[in-house]
Amino acid sequence: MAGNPPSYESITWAVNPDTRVGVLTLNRPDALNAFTNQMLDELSDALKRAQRDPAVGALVIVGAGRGFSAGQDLKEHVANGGAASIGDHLRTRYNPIIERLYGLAKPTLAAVNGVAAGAGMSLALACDLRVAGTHTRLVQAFVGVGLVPDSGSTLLLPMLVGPARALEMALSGKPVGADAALAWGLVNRVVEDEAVLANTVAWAEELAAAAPKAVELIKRGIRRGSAQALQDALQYESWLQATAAATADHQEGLAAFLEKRPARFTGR
Ligand code: LHQ
Repeated sequence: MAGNPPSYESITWAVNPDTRVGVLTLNRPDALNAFTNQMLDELSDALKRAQRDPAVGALVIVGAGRGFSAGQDLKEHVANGGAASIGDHLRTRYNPIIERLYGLAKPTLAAVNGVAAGAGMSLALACDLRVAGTHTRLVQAFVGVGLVPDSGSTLLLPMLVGPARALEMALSGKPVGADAALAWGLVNRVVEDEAVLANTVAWAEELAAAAPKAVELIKRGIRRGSAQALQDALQYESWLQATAAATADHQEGLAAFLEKRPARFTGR
């Protein structure tokens, strides 16, 4: 395995030169791999490496520990007074990552090894393929903190499951388990929890052996109708999110999360 670039602290990145599979591990397991600014910057850098490095034929994203990712780190969001700058936060950090991942010219696979919530679920949706474990849960958690789906979920979720199921998930914020996720087309495969990463890597190895130019062109063809639509959705989400974040209900949602209690929304 090629070494982890020394500057990474919140993710790891390793390329197997024999199989040409790069594995990017979100690595804040104590916080269910919630995204901090540092993690987002490292994720962005690793995606650039994955795109540029000819030794990488396919990319796997996985979470360390028992989850994939819980989305934005809400503790850092509060500490940074983030509600006021949430639109810019999305435009400068999240949106470029989602566009880069969606447009990557190599197969991308999410090993959804446990819960994927909020923008963590969006990251998984921006990959080409998803492998879940039997106990994996997918959660459009945004509404729980008075926010709206972002990081591409307003487009990618209804594309995969249709608008009615997308609205069911986004309006309720309730988790969808592996069986429903498979039946709805949210994930491609469900395997035993312990086998998620190995199964995904084995699949990535098969895909990395394909002719690279054909792979790139297949992705361009299949993504043609949605690449511009994703850009537009990301811009619109930034505006929707800034609007939602300006409400007292967002502050109440954050307080409720931090205090581990149900939120009492008032419509203000
Ligand atoms: C967390 C988090 C978390 C920090 C669990 N942050 N610590 C974009 C741009 C800017 C701002 C805002 O938002 C966005 C997009 C978004 O992603 S908004 C949505 C953010 N995510 C959520 O609202 C999900 C919040 N988390 C949950 O609902 C639950 O933790 C899930 C359903 C993910 C997992 O539940 P459990 O399996 O029961 O785990 P847990 O709740 O016990 O969490 C384990 C630990 O992880 C716990 O820490 P502790 O110190 O008490 O052990 C949590 O506080 C921490 N954690 N999510 N997002």
